[in-house]
Amino acid sequence: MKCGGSCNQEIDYSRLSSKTAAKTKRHPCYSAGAHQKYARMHLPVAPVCNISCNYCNRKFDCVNESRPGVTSEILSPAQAEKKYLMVREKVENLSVIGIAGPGDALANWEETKKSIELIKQRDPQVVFCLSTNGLMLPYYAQEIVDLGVNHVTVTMNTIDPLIGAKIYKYVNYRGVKYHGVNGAKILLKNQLGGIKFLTERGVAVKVNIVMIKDLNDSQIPRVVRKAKELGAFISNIMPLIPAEGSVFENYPQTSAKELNKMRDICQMDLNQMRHCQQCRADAIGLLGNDRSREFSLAVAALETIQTTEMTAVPEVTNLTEAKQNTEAIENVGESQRKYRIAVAS
Ligand code: CLF
Ligand code: SF4
Repeated sequence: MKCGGSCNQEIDYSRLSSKTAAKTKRHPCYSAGAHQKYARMHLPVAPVCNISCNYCNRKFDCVNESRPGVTSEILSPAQAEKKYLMVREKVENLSVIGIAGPGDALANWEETKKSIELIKQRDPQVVFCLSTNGLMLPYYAQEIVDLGVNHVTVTMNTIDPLIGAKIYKYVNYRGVKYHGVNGAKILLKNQLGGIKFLTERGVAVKVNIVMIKDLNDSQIPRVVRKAKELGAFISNIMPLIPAEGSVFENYPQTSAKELNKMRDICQMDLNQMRHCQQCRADAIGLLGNDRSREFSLAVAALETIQTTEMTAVPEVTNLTEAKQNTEAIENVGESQRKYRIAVAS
């Protein structure tokens, strides 16, 4: 998807503090003018999700496919830090580190938090960005603020639980699965309260809305007005991409014309993002030039090389020690052989 010449779009920063506004001007998603200059990197450290959207399918990965929920690898926080250090050397103007799945950033809070802490120690200037369905905001919003995360995206597709019941197969809240309207109500309550909490504490919130024809499209202006009322900075109305294997796989893809018309209507209330690329969970680079393949599995390769070197060149300080080591290795081998025989018989 092209940016559609949105780079010159006027963005109203008056809803933000001057400190957050300065960071936002370096954020390629929040500021149309920044997306051709500043790059972002996603850390795929969050594989688990706690709800089931009917448009989502995270079961397979295709390197040619670019959409949310797709990644070529899942990283631990330590691996994410290593990859960040590698990417930082090669990608110019890398300003934003985002965590956008492939599941939900807050459903994997310990990994998300640890990754941010590690990278923050390396580089305090980084702008951190999280993307979430909002279900766990009542639990983690304060920690998000305390960590200094200034940009949070909440996907809120509807403010009507009856419509929510048609979009979400279930909501798994603290170990209990809620279906239908009950699940949608819990999710919505936490999204509304969470967005308000964050904006009141100076976080720039972006509300993502997946536009689904004949399901939630007619009420999107109401969702945007509610987002504005809660203090959100911008909304991103995205097309439904009918993912193979998802409940909505046969639903029509929202057309660019329908999308732009809706954005024009909502622009009267709130800043509109018009250059979203619906990126992968491991996306790297400028929004219009994904370089994730260049770095895919780079950390795993680095770790294999290090392990091989360590195994091939053991450190031996003197011969007696070397002998003891050899005997120890042989004894281990012997005991393992006996063990195997015992098991086999
Ligand atoms: Fe990533 Fe999302 Fe942050 Fe951007 S993406 S977590 S806000 S740094 Fe951007 Fe990609 Fe669209 Fe997301 S283009 S899918 S809006
Ligand atoms: Fe998929 Fe995201 Fe919905 Fe979870 S919140 S089911 S990862 S689209």
